[in-house]
Amino acid sequence: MTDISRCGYVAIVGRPNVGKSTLLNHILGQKLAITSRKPQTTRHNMLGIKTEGAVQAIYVDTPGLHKNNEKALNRFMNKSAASALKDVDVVVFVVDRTRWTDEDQLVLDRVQYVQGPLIIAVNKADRMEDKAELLPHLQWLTEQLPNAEVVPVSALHGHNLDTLERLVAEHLPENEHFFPEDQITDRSSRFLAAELVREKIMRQLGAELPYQITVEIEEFKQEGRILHIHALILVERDGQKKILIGEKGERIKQIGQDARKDMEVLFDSKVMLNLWVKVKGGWSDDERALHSLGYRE
Ligand code: GDP
Ligand code: K
Ligand code: MG
Repeated sequence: MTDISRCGYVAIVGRPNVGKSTLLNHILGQKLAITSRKPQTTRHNMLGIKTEGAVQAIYVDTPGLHKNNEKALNRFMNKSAASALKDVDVVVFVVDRTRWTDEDQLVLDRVQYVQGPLIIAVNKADRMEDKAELLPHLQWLTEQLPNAEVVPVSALHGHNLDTLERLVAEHLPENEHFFPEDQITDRSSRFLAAELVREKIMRQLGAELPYQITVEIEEFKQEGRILHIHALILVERDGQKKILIGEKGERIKQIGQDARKDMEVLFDSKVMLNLWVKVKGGWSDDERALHSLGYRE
């Protein structure tokens, strides 16, 4: 089979926080999608393309499907996740072996109607210390999805991902490759830079986290050996701006340092990063503002 050219789309779906973006990064061997302990880290569908020999797998990382549908941003994320299920060649349904929730059920309800090959990746297999809440559900899960193949994995530690990738490859249709061999995503460098800043914000801020934060890249310019990046962080309220900047600017400084380190690896260049914080009320519940910020289907 290695000589036959194969190529196709693989949707990675599951509720928030099961480890979809972590899985994508470890399959690619590169940090592309941002991850954190918080739900709603991933807001957009994003392609991660892996070409190995004759096989090109085009993974689609999705925002998790979640229940709260009240805000425009949440509706947008749910739509993105649902649309990824259409027109793909393989679906990888990621579940967390330590926890089964109503939101997993929500995903299951959608995945049941998938016609093509379905793989259940039972993630966080490394977390033996946690009581395995999924196990009682697993039997039932496989009864609901009798045609699915089940693979235990640890996305974080890269455990058993070769098995998962081999299963995926077997299901990819015979096709010429859609993307050049060295292309790893459909997203621009600017987008990836903005996401890295957002990741550090998600990680730096705790319970007080303003989920309604967005990042825009205002400048992205290589000058000699240095890549100059200016990022504008939009928040909804003055209080959020204060939290983000922190005492004597310590927090924003840390966010900038952490983001710059990741950018230097990703872009393989020295980076000068400037961050600005600006209050822009109500954008996460405003369809038109979302559109102008790049939230498009
Ligand atoms: P997503 O919302 O489904 O994209 O989940 P993320 O990829 O952002 O991961 C959510 C959290 O789970 C992060 O803190 C990850 O580090 C953690 N995580 C992901 N995969 C694993 C795993 O295999 N083992 C453990 N212990 N943690 C994991
Ligand atoms: K997450
Ligand atoms: Mg994610």
